Amino acid sequence: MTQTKPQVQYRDDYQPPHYWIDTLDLDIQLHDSRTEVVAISRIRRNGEHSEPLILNGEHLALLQVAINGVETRQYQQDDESLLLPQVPQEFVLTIKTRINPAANSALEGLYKSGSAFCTQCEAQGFRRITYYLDRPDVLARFSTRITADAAAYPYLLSNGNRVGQGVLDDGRHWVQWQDPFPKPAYLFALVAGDFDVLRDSFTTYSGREVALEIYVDKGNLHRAGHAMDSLKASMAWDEQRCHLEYDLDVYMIVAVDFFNMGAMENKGLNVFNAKFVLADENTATDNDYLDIERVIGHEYFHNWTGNRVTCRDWFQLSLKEGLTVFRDQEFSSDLGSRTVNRIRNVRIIRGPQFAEDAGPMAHPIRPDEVIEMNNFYTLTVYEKGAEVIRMLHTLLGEQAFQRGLALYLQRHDGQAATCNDFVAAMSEASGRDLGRFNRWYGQSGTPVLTVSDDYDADQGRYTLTVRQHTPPTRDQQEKLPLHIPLSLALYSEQGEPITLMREGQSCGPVLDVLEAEHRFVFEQVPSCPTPALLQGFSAPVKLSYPYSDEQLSLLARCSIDEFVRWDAVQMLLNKTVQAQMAAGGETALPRSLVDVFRTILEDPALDRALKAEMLTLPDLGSLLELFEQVDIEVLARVHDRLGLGLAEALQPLWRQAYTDNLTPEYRIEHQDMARRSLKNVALGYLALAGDEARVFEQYRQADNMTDTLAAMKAAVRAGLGSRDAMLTDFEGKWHHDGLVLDNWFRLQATAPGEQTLARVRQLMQHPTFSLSNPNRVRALIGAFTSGNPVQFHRADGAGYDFLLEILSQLNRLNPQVASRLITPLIQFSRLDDARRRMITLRLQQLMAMPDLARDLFEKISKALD
Ligand code: B3K
Ligand code: ZN
Repeated sequence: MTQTKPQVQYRDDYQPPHYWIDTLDLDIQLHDSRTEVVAISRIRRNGEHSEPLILNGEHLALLQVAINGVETRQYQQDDESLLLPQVPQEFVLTIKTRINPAANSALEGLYKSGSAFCTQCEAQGFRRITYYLDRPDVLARFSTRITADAAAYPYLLSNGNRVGQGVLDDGRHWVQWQDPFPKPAYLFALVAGDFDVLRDSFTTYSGREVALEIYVDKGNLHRAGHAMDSLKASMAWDEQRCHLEYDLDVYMIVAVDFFNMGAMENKGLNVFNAKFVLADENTATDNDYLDIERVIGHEYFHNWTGNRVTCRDWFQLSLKEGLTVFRDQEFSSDLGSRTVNRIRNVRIIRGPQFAEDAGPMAHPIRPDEVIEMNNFYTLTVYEKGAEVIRMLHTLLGEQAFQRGLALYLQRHDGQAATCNDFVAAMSEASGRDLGRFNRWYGQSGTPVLTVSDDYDADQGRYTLTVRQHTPPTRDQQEKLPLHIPLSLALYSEQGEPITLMREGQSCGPVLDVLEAEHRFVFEQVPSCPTPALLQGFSAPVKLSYPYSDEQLSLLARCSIDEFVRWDAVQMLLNKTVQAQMAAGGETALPRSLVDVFRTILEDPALDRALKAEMLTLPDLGSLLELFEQVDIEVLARVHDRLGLGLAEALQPLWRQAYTDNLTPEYRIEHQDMARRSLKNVALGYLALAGDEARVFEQYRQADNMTDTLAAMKAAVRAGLGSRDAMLTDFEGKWHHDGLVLDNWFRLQATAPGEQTLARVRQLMQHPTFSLSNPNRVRALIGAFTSGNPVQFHRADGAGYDFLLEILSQLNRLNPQVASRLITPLIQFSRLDDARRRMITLRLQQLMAMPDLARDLFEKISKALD
């Protein structure tokens, strides 16, 4: 919380630090509310100057400062810093502080998660542990001595290698850790607690044996196996695909219940939200298993892209996050279905990321100005950042891309680098001019590609005209043309692919769109073709091309590229929704759509997981992005009618798909997961068509969480009477397990009907619910505000009032969680005027709140701008 108006930081203002810190020795005496930290650092002046040493520090009680062992009072202190006016050229600084982990509900710095101590330092949490140069370009060698009660905290963990331990007379014990790799403070971690430990090992390609340890709450050992398998798979994948080897003798993962996000890549000691570690068939769904694999991979891959080479400043965050998301996407795609992974990632870009671009927080993947860094761990920096890396991969090809990655890592190993450093290495390794491509880092917003074509039958010539335009965003009015890789194929009327010929030669599928208007001429085209544009979503743009229903049906049936088949169905669905909206929502379902769905259902050759994706309707959020402004209730009605229409028109085929894809026993294996996902999509339609008996039967028979939840979800969505019996039964079985019960909270929060808000309020009184646990808040409140747009945007404004109440509590309790929760309230540009007015009023009320944290301040002030 700050009293004064929060300050904006600008990327252009970057200055190297005035001082370097070479080593930091921490001595931490753990006590719930009075932890003492002694920090001894070796500091040296960077260049010739007489600037003071200004250390960051927040929520600290300063006990003592000494220079070269001599106590000093020559310092100035405020809420955010400690200033030492005159310090020697090189010296040893000792700082003693006291902190209160038990009172730390922001879950940043050192805090208590249940009975364990743990830390979260990225981006700027280390300054809540001691005064320090808390910035990513100051890299020091850390040693950490932890002392705590031996009975309550048998495990004392930190980064690097364990180099000493001992027992004290007073029932306490200590462990000393040494991390040989210099690191910025944000990668520091400490954990103390009592756990069960799953142990294994991995032998790296150079033959070194690495101990692998996963720490979980007592009694949860049987739920850690999949995380361990995922870790070993990640280590093997990084060696095989990127030739990158792990570098310490031990890799530890600790699962905690109270965590603001998914996980954290601290050097050698990852701290994870338990949600991304614990799984067994009774408690986890197929998607939970996949998520665990992905997040374990992501944090592991950071060891090179993030830790060995880190970011010079936080504006460069996408340097490590975009790249590491790209790496985890490739990992998941190599292990599972590439097409299904691509589809799921594209859904995120087209829905919530495009919405971010259209809202008040629009920013480039490398932001230019920031008030609260935690607000920039966004879909833009992560997911769009990964799309930018993917475009480089598309332009360069796998081999040149890997050469570029290797060059970047070797050149900057042990350093703090910038996005420009990365692009420079990619350019050098491939010989490609990436000058214009670089604009992707600095330009915000969603480009629109408008494509028109012309076929000259006499000449056999086909001309594509591609225009690019990026609409202005709140942060940037002027936009420049980008380098856009446009992947394309041409199909004949019979659905045969046509060889691409340009300037007398056959050419590859990727067109380099560089100008505001760019023309491409293809020769020897025998008949007027159907273009498959933006294959694989080759760039994060909106595409506008006047496809006819026939062309989309053709692509859905015949495209060689599976992604294009899915995308064609999406476009057909979008077209249908747009047409129905234009007609006031009352027209019949088009035949062509029903036919396409029938063809998909009857196609024996189509992969089941892909089928399931093709038969899943786009969600309301991504449909919103099709319109400038829209009445969300009307849109939701159209969406519902579409589902119901398809359910009724194809009932026998849904039944067939259901019975054909039963899995006799539960196995976590891609073929079986694909069967279950197709079967459960079919169940959803059957529920809409009123087949209640089947839904209830699945709930009763299910031997795994995937099928249990699918039955409940189908019943809740379709409003079947048996849903209450299922919900009651489920609560009876799982009320003791917060992670499992989160599914129950989420389902009820996303239920249709105007009674939902009252139910959400009631569920906040459930003994398992707590505002101080981010997982519970996201599962109940976040699911309602983000996952139930119709009820959140109720015409009477009650949804907004509810969020207002919650935010005024969370603003104090946990500003980061509050700030994530406010997203649906600030992204109002697509809504009707009445709702916008109601929202503005609420935002003004929030803005007037005393002690408004920087996090909310930044978002609200931009939304009201
Ligand atoms: N690097 C962390 C995210 C930290 C978020 C701080 N608010 C996890 C990750 O992206 O791997
Ligand atoms: Zn990350």
